[in-house]
Amino acid sequence: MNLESKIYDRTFANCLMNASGVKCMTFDELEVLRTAENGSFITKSCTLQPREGNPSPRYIDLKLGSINSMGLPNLGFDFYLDYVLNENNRNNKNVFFSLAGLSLEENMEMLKQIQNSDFKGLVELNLSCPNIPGKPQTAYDFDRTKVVLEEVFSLYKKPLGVKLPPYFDMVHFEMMAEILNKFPLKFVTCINSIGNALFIDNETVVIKPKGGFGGIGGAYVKPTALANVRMFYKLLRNDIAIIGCGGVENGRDVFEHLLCGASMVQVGTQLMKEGTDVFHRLILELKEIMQTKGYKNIEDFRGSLKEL
Ligand code: RRO
Repeated sequence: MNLESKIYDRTFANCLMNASGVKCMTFDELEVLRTAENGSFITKSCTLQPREGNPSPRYIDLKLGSINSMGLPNLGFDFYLDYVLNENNRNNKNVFFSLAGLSLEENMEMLKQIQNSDFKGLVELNLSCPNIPGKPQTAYDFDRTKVVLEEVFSLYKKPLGVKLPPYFDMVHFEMMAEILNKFPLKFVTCINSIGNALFIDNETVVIKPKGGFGGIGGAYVKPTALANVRMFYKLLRNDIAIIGCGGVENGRDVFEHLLCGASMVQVGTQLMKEGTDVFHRLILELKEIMQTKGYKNIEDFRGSLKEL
């Protein structure tokens, strides 16, 4: 049985990777991810300058998922560029580099440097961070998203995709898909955390930033994630791959993301809870499901969700 999957001109040994932000900020974390059983990995979304992020507590595991308001803590663009270039030098082109500049100018500066470097991987441009006080999630502003993508693609010619926030309205899916279809994107990642939710324990919020408001991940978000993967799979050009993210705890969750049309599946909250051993377990559980159903390859069932 074969869990290989393709995005653009890349073939990944299996369809699993981390979600940006989870266990991918420091050198040591990246070294663990690089050598685990996942088919690829992605770096923590970065800014030009290193950032401390929001005050702690800023990430809490919940029974049904997680809530976070990390506030984009990262070691700065130069560190991650150096890391991914080294990965390319080890002969691995299949690495994702996540960018989340605090302005369009900042994103353009980072993209210019990547364009002029030897980077051979894929950029995931994060248009959906919910946790920076005073900064809206770009991809909830359709006109702004179009302006951003026009600028980005006027300069950047290597493979690039975007990380989207969850949408909840059919018209919004259609509006965003119409914009995305105009650009030479190689993939879209659906979904980032469901932003600005509130979890209460003992009459008190559970994280410190923003009065307790934070992004929700894990089991809470799976139906929303699957809906976003499915809608964009249906609405986008078929040379734009979908990377599914949201609510993956077991092999069945991976299977469902693939069934909805995802080509790769990211693991966030469960990777945080379980560490990189999660990938081994998910591979076994996915293979078991495929075996039962007689599927030998991901392409045997990817996208083929049945409707009534
Ligand atoms: O660092 C964060 O607070 C964060 C980011 Br950049 C993001 O894209 N999604 C999220 O849940 N947290």
